[in-house]
Amino acid sequence: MTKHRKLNKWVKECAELCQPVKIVWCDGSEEEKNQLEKEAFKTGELLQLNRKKLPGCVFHRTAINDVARTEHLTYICTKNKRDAGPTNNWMSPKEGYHRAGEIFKNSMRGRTMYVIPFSMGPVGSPFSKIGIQLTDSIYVVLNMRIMTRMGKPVLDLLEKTNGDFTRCLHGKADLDVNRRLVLHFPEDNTIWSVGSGYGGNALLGKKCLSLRIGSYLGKREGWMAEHMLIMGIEDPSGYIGYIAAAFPSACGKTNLAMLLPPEGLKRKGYRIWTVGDDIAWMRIDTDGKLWGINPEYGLFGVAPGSNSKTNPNIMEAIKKNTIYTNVLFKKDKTVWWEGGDPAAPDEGIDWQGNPWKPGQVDENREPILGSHPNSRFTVPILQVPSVTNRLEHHHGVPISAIIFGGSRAHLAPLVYESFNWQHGVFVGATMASERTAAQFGKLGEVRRDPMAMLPFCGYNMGDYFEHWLEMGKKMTPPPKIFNVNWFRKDEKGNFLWPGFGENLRILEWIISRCKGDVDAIKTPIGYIPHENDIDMTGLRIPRENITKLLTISKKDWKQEAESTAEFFKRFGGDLPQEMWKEHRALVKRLK
Ligand code: GTP
Ligand code: SPV
Ligand code: MN
Repeated sequence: MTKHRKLNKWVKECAELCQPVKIVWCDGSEEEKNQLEKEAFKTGELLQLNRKKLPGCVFHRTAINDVARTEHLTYICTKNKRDAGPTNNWMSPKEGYHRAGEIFKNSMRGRTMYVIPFSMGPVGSPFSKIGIQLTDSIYVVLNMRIMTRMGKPVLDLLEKTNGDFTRCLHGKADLDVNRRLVLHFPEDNTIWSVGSGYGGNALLGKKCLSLRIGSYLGKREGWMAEHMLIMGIEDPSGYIGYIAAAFPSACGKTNLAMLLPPEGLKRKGYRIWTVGDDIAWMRIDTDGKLWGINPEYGLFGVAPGSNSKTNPNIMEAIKKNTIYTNVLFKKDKTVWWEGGDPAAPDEGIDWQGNPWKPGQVDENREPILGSHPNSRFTVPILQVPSVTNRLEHHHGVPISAIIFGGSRAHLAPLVYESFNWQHGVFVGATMASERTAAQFGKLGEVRRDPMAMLPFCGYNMGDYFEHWLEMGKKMTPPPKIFNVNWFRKDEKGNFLWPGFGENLRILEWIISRCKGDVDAIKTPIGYIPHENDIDMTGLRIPRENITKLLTISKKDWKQEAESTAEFFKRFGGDLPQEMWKEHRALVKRLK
């Protein structure tokens, strides 16, 4: 119970619909956490990991059909279909409440409903938003406890201000993919998600509130909610420049946000400060500049590929108080994943719960994986050694550059800079990337993913591009906009660029450009570096790789322009004319 009348009324309504045996108001305390874990160990929902080697860590397997976001079951429910736009699934609010309501009905019989008050952003900051999530999943409560600022202080604030909050109703129901819906009602500040217990489908503060509802509020209130990491780059003089970077799901945000400077650059004195790894909320401050916060309080990061070479900071962070989801469970009650360290164990229990040995293949002679490719860890951001000391700053950090990027085996060069803000918005709007395991669908297929927000924009993306253009006009000056691609491959299919920590070499160039320290080569798609302006100290890769990485094929880019025109046409009259103007200018430069 709470003094907040509207909140009480809503919780009561939801309980009448779902019929839980019990309602528990979460306070976020340590005792509460221990109690919940104890309960989940009893039912097998969680397994306790090795208390010596992984203190405070637990393990969870989600249902086999529930291991990634399900974009085809994710909807924006607005009165007018036009407001969801051509890239979102749409349902009327009436139909949405009805269809999900049928699945929610009585779905918590015999279960407890937890009430989770949470704040996205520091509690009480003008940037922040409060949500209340109702859920019947202990796993979700424990994840929300890490991913957000959660519990009593948030409820106290809500009561004191009698403020508004995002109503987030979540239920596992029967975890049946045919009875699963992730619905957003931006006009009601409400989210209903039923039938999934996985990540972005179930931790409603993350993609649902911070991005889909957040972007809608951002448009209305004049700020931006983006699928971006934020990091500080401290240069040898001690100056920290902050960048925000949007890469599609599983394309390297977590890794970039906490990279360890490679030997050659470390000697210069660079240090990296992690502000956020997935979501940025940004607004224009009184100085006319763009400032950003990370609304989250933890990381829900991709496990496979993480090891002490690629990401030493994360390996340090996830040694304690971490929830592991869908990784390989080892005999000594520790965990492993493909591309992890050390090498594969002799045996274990795989993510599906079956006995596993390395080298086994399935009926199609494909290797049987120990961990799911989208297996993840949930860890408090305060455990990341490189975490910024400005996490609680209510104003956030000033953003000097915005970076877009994707995973493209061909076409996109290692880095290029847009000519100006409007051209930068065009670069973001025409982003594309190869599909990863973070969402259901065919792996590797190139798909358009404007600003890495395709699955996360809570309104018509035509209006979203317009909002970007408007924001640019209000800033004095707006940050420079760049595009990067760490994933370009040679004819044999090998990565041309080593990536990870070495990416700092490119960030160094980006910062130099922002300061006006280096000039660049003008190409039809934007400015690219002079090869000699990228510091290659200590990096041994063939010189020709750099040349290949910076190659811009006019033929390929003409083809790309045709494909972006097709994409733009889907928006009809909702696409800002400026985007077509930029498109025509690009085609002309490519002649
Ligand atoms: P979401 O949490 O889904 O939004 O993803 P993310 O953008 O944070 O992706 P993440 O950093 O977790 O990286 C996903 C995968 O890409 C991991 O398997 C990484 O090992 C791999 N990866 C990250 N950075 C690089 C890079 O610079 N080069 C290469 N080749 N792979 C990378
Ligand atoms: C993403 O898919 O972009 C993620 C993981 O960050 S999830 O929270 O599951 O959406
Ligand atoms: Mn993400």
